[in-house]
Amino acid sequence: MRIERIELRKIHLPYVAPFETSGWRELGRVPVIVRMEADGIVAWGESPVGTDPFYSEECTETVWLIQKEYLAPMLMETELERPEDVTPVLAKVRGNHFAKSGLEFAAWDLFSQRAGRSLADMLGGVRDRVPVGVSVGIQKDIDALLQTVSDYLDAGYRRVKLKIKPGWDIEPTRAVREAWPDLKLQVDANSIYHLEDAEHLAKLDPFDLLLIEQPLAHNDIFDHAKLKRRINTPLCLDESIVSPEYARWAIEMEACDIINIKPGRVGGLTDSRRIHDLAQAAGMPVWHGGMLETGIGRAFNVALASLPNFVLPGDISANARYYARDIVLNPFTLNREDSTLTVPTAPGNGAQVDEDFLDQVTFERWEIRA
Ligand code: SMG
Ligand code: MG
Repeated sequence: MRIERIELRKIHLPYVAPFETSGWRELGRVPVIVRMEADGIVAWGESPVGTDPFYSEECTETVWLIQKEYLAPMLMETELERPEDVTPVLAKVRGNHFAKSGLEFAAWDLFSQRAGRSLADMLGGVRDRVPVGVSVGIQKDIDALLQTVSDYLDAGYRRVKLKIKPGWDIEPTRAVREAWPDLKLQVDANSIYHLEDAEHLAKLDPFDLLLIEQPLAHNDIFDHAKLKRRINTPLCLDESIVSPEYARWAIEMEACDIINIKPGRVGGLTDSRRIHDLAQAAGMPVWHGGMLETGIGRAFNVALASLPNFVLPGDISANARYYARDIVLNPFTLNREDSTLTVPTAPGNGAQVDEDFLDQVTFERWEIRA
């Protein structure tokens, strides 16, 4: 199949509440939305990148540049037989995984629609509902934190992740654990600590956490392997796992107990599935991370999380946790009885794009035609 047209859009969507990590604070998202046309089919993708290069080296403007100048023209020149063909074609461009992901997602939507199959089915999903939790940013004080967590529990979420940083780690975690002794609880440091903090991080051991996510540098595996031997909380890598190779290295070096998979971070669904498969073969569980995706990106997340080795609840909350109005007509809602989202069964990714609202939030467009 030949792609006939690719359209890129920068959009701006404000969050319902600011989101603060150990290193930065965000008020909304500026992702790049991809529209791909071929064989009379309209498919969609999203590069769920940060506005600034704080989570990874990429940001909205680098995604835009790399997609326009390299990735979209390369894809237009290629005869595609299957969605898995996209990753090797784009591999000539090094890194730039968030840029690659939006285009790769759209190709998966395209091929799934053409096959009349749901994306989850195309990927090999085995669940019709995926367990999800909620990621709670750094709050102004412990009272605000307890109130925020309480509100999410009232909404039906059954797993909570706390963002931590030096000065906001042991005490907030203790406070939430004391308030909810049985809650599934985990923490995420977004690369703010150093190996010298091992003793300090071991103070989280008594809180029976599911995991601690990416305590050390965003590009480190080596020191994480050392840290893992000095703490009891299961260690999860997020930022460091940028490809199947990095996943294999981390597994072989025993640098983690669990891997967070974000398809944007690894350049798409094909390599996400490879990481899933090689972790599964090594007996290591994975779970699905989140990049505060819009309803388009979220549909890809939910389909991917239906694969068998995604065993812990994902950072894939219902659309309303992020955006007052999303760019889809069929947002995901939380199944309160079991803290899950329902995996779409319609052909393709299942997202019904609200094109009128998408136009309203678009502030730049670009297109390429065959
Ligand atoms: O999508 O619910 C979500 C957010 C999950 O905490 C989350 N993501 O490091 O895991 C992570 C962060 C990165 C977000 S960049 C602002
Ligand atoms: Mg993380």
